[in-house]
Amino acid sequence: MSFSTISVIGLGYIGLPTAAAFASRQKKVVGVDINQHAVDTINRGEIHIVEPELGDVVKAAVAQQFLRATTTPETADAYLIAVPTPFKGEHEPDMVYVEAAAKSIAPVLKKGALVILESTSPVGATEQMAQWLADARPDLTFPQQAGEQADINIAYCPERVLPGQVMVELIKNDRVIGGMTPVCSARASELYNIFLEGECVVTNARTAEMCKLTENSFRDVNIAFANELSLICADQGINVWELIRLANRHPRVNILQPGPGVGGHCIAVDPWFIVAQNPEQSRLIRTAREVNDHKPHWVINQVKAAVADCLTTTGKRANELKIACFGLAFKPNIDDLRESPAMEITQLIAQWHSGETLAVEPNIHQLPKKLAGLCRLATLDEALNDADVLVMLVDHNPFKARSAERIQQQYIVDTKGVWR
Ligand code: SAJ
Repeated sequence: MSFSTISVIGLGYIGLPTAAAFASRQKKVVGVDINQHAVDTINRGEIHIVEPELGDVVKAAVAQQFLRATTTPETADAYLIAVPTPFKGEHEPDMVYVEAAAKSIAPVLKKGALVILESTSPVGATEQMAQWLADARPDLTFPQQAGEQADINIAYCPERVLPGQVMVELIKNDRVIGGMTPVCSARASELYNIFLEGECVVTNARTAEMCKLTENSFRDVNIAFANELSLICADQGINVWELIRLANRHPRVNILQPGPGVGGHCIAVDPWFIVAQNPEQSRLIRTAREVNDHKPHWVINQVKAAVADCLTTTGKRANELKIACFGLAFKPNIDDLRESPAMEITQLIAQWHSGETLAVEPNIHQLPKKLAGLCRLATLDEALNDADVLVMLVDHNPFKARSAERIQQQYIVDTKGVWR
């Protein structure tokens, strides 16, 4: 059976672009979200998140009546669940949103429907979701009970798009398809092939769950390696950026870049899902998380040392000294400040420093609540003219465009090697 109506549960950074991609291929898409503001915004043809190209696709899809949002699930041929999976307690995955989403679609499920979980999840989550659905609908059969003959097909198909390039990567990237049975995988592949230009690579649900966690853990471990090198190099008086550039000339070495720490909602979270399930075996993955989480505190100590040197050399009092922090976002050239190590560092500096702290973030017009009253949003020129100590936190393009030779200040803590 082909898919004439598709329902996407959760209209955030992944769900909305996915809903828009199906709608742009002239499928009837019903997006469901508990956030009334998001629903109203989308129904006006607008978007409530920042992502290049998404606004235009949503606007067109809503105008042509292929995309509609609601707070109440409706009957559909396929459901995609793309709700958050944060962690709770000691970094254990919190599945409450997936549970709520599954329970919300259960009453409207009809025989022949396909249910896909896209949210980053611990191994076994898809089987758990299938059980929640089966408990709620004893009148239907599910893959764990009836295998290929089941009334409902279920698969785990993780997203792997890069924020800032979602509309391109959603279509171009290969997709891992983890069906609970081969028929479930075949139907999920058929669904994604509506918009996918990349390949559907078929496996089972548990492998697909682990694959998503593995991809982000791989990146976290590799960034931790770079961050650890940056600490060693600082101690040895070696320029870590030059070192990495040289080492990467080896044909089998490809070291990532150190920074102020690891931010965002994925790489700093997902490795903990592996650690929570296999604490004994995941020693490297846990240590990588700890190395990356420690980096902002190391940066603060570097700033304190630079300030101490500056005070001694200039004879100024601490409250006369200006510190400028460059960048607040969690990575370059975006305006997303959530889970950002640059934000954390700027806040800690401003709380500690008795003089003025300037924050330079070309991608925002107003400081977030956390920093309001603590520091002042300044332009790049203002900060470069006025500040005594510079703290480079995010390698935004306008910062990189400013040549290092024109930077007058002697006291620079450069976590991204921009003005080294
Ligand atoms: N970072 C470094 N050094 C580097 C690369 C990144 O310090 O060399 C830092 C960034 O500054 C940022 C953090 O890591 O603070 C994460 O940024 P990112 O660009 O590596 O990744 P995200 O979080 O934007 O998106 C990741 C992607 N995963 C991988 O590349 C394996 C994306 O493909 C996933 O879909 C996304 O997580 C997700 O949703 O899971």
